[in-house]
Amino acid sequence: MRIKTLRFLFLFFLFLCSHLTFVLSWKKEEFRTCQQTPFCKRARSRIPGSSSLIATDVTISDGDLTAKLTPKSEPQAKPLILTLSVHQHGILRLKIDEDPSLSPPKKRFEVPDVVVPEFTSSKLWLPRLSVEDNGLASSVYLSDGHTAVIRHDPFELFVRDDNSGQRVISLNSHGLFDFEQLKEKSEDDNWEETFRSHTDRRPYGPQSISFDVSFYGADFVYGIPERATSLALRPTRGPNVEESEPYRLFNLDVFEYIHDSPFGLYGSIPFMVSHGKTRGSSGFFWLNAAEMQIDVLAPGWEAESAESHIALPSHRIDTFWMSEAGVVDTFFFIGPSPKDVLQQYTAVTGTPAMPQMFSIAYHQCRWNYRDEEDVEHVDSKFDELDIPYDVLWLDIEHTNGKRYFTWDRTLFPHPEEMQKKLADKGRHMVTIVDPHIKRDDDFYLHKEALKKGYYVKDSSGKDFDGWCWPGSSSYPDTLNPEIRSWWADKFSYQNYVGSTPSLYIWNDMNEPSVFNGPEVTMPRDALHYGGVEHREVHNAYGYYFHMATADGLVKRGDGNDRPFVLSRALFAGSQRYGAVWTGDNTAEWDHLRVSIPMILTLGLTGMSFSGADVGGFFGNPEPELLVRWYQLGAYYPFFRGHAHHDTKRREPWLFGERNTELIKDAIHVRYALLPYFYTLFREANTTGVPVVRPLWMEFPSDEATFSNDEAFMVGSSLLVQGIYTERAKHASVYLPGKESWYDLRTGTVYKGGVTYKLEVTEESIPAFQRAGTIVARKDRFRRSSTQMANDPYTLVIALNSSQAAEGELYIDDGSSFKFLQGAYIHRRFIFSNGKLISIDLAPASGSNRHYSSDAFIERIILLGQASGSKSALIEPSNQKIDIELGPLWFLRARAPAVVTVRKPNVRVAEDWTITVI
Ligand code: NBV
Repeated sequence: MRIKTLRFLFLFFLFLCSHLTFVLSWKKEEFRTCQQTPFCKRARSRIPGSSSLIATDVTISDGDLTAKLTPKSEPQAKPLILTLSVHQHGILRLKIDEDPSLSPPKKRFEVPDVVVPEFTSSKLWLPRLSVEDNGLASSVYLSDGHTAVIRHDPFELFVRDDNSGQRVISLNSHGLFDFEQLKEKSEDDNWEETFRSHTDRRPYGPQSISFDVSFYGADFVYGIPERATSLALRPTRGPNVEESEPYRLFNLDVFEYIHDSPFGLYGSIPFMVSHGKTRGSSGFFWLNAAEMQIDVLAPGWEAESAESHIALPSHRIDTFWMSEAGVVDTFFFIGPSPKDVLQQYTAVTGTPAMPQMFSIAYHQCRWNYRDEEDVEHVDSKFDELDIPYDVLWLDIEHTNGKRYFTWDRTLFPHPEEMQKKLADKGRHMVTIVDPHIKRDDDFYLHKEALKKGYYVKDSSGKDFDGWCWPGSSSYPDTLNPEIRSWWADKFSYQNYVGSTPSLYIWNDMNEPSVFNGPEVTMPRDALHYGGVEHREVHNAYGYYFHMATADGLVKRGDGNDRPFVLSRALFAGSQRYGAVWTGDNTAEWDHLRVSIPMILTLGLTGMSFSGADVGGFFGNPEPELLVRWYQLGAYYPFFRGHAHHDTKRREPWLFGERNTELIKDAIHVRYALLPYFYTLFREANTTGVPVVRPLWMEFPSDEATFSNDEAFMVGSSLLVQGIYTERAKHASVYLPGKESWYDLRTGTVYKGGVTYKLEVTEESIPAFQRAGTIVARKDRFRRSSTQMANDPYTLVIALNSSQAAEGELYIDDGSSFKFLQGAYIHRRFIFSNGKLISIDLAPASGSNRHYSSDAFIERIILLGQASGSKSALIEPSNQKIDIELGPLWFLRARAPAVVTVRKPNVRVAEDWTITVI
């Protein structure tokens, strides 16, 4: 046998062995604990106040506040340089790094390309410094009503609300700040670290950073995805807390993750949001892509170790942040509303991209649809049963030996034709493109990357060679803009042979996953562009890969087609490049339940477009679980059914007629609500406020909502409660607020501020429309969303106690970038005093505004309207039509009759008035 073949077989054997252990379930020992991670262990053992720093030379320079920080105990130590800048909307940025003029052995890594250029230019030029506390502190203006204060000795930074005099957020109030400066290696230093069979050379030695951050007036903290756990983050240390691991941020391919663990999964967003009844919300973001560990400390935690060195208000939550490398580049957001915090955070990292309409409809995926015949069969079954769907996905087996951008020509001999057949029905296809490139001398992509030196290097400077699906693989170094541009070009129609304009992309395994690497990823001492160590950029590797792929889809045509790329790994800013999903969940009720806090947390940290695999990736769901999953998934921002290749087939028609009908109903609900969802995606795109929201985002002073993560809001109008148990007959549902709620299916009205024990049937999960809102629907079901483009609308008006309601509708061409030039329709509907008016919210008509629509409104439903009214007057057409009772829905289930204005036939793009008389 040739040596190459032998080597292949050996490596394959190794892979099988390592994978066999995976197959049995999540192996905890595969992954490091904080105790096994020296920087984390060191940081966690620090005592409050132990490392007091003094701020000196506090001054204003170039419109920023600058200072030097020196440890009190070591006045001769090299000082750190602090820079504090203030930005519009009350955003404070604090940077702390080594002093470049003292020539540190290496420049520490600052993550580029995450902060958007608009933010950089929103800096306010600080004119002066104010002296506070008899010269013991300095302060600067932050916003009207807020001041940023630096206490000099010991060093502390806090934001003060000037009206109340109260603190909002602070750093180093507990004196836990520590910054390991780089130093030259001496002969006695042994910096190597070994975990299992892997040795990390750590040529630059210890360089970790840690500090405490406190949130005042906070009842709970949230954020720092990605992990499968509750929405409100439970304390990890302190009195009466069973000490657990800190929350870990380190992108990993965690096989068969469990449903309740602080362990970090595929993505990392180092952004935390606090919320409390009295003060509202604040936020803290640390732009750092190295491994991070975060403790949430229970009240009284500091008493366990030593006394705190300053008196702080007791109503607060303390947290402790530790990172292996990088710099301090942190952002403080003052809120005060949860939506304000999201606007502030997305002013720094960008708002979510506006998706194409098709991509927010239903996706059908499986690992794998076997061949063209299988694709055709699945596609035609949807038609036969009148179930709409928009996208059919192909997983890794569609390629020629896991060489991405290629096709297995035996199974998929006619990819263009296959895509065209789907496209003819307004449908799309997605194929998978992972970052591991097969090291095959005959593979064009590998040949090119090799020749150009485009791969990530190992610590010795050779191409990093790891083991993944194709066997021996290397990984493009997409940190480098030149390599990103090269990668993007691979998506051109000429380069990606067999691709057509209706094909979009899925990036999986981009943590990156390396089967034979430490913790199933790339070694930390691997090297990137500019001499950056992998440890410094690890959490952003997938982000750059996602970015390059999305850029490729924009570049491939005329540049006027919005990209759709689903990514598994994510980092702060990923929202600008596409959608993400929660990876390999399991077909269990607990995984259905945890999907909601996971998706809500992603939304709270800017990643509005996310979903979980409907049905659960591993295992075979009972039909009841599958149906419940579709009913809940219909409200996920990203709605896709997916399954592992070892599972039984589970397309919607495989569980008997009744279950097919139930799944079809669930999908129909999503399609009917597409206009509402699309409007919410646009809201996220302009403001950062997520599509699905925790209840407290809409009801910030209602404490009963603060830890509720079983129910959620879709926008500000709909509340959805999942059913997470088998054979449920009842559900306990809390409906917040003073106004009423209307059951989405039956129109039954419920008073707000009450917890109800509601009967549930298999037909649906509880969902309600909030009184005072107007929701736009499309009730004609077709094969795909694309075919619904010109369909008429139904407006569902849910009247509040003043018999009034309001809502918005955003419409554009659903696919191009023309909306950026104003080519869209944006209406506000207002109902009051028996009159419904439609107001134009789009900027004044101009030459750039090309989008128009002939679509009209075919039905107006009035929930909460006494049935006495007889007719409606339409203006300006001056037409009078009868008001009648009509069905609330056109779903299969019998719908109750509600007050309806049928066929007002006003155009959605125009101004009109409808008066109920
Ligand atoms: O590409 C195969 C799968 C994919 O179906 C899944 O969605 C990803 O999360 N992929 C992971 C790799 C293998 C997982 C066992």
